[in-house]
Amino acid sequence: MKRIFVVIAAYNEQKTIGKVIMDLRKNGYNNIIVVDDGSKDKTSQIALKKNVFVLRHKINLGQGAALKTGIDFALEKGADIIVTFDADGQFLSKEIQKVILPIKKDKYDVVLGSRFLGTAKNIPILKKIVLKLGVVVVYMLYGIKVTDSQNGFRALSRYAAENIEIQNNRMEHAGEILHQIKKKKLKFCEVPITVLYSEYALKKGQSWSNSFNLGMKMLWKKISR
Ligand SMILES: Nc1nc2c(ncn2[C@@H]2O[C@H](COP(=O)(O)OP(=O)(O)OP(=O)(O)O)[C@@H](O)[C@H]2O)c(=O)[nH]1
Ligand SMILES: [Mg+2]
Repeated sequence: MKRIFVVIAAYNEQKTIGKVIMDLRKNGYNNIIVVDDGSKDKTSQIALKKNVFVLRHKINLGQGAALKTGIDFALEKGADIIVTFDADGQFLSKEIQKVILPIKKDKYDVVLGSRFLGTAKNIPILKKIVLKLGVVVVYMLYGIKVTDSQNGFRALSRYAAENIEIQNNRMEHAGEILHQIKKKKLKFCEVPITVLYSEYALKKGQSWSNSFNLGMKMLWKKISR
């Protein structure tokens, strides 16, 4: 039996973190690591009450840094498969099953969730355009072809988790992971997943302009090198 760990980077998610953890448990995932990324609300307290591993950054370092903290801890705990999952309730726990399946079968090192192969329910049009542009940027920068380059729902084999180095603390880590997949020749595939755009997630999540700026920043870094 493979030991599956779910790593959740959370920043000020007191409204959703409790339900996200409960849903994961309902679907049979009990090895849950919440990395509270210097939240100013009750994210940690709520997670602690749910009896999961809670790691805290004293100050906000960003999603990339939070994932690194969680992945390293999962490896220490002996994880065979690590799932990265958002704290804002946009993903469905029941879909973890299909995200981990290619690794369970020992066919792939990394599985990337794709909302564009699956469902991006109520996604704002500008966000959709910027995310599609992101796919092109990632292809130009790293030569890796995916349909959704900014998706936080993934699964990593132990081997992949040991070999992917996340150095960028903030949102650039998603592109960085893709770069590492290419560089280290990790076997990867995409699977369709659902991303729900609730009013809450839209208000709190990345604005299209944030995502656009991120893409431009990545391109600029490459050009100006
Ligand atoms: N924004 C943000 N999120 C963080 C940070 N650290 C951890 N997170 C968590 O990372 C996850 C993704 O963040 P979002 O801002 O929703 O980004 P996203 O899901 O890529 O973008 P959307 O599609 O707009 O929701 C959430 O579970 C956050 O709680 C941080 O410093 N900033
Ligand atoms: Mg989100």
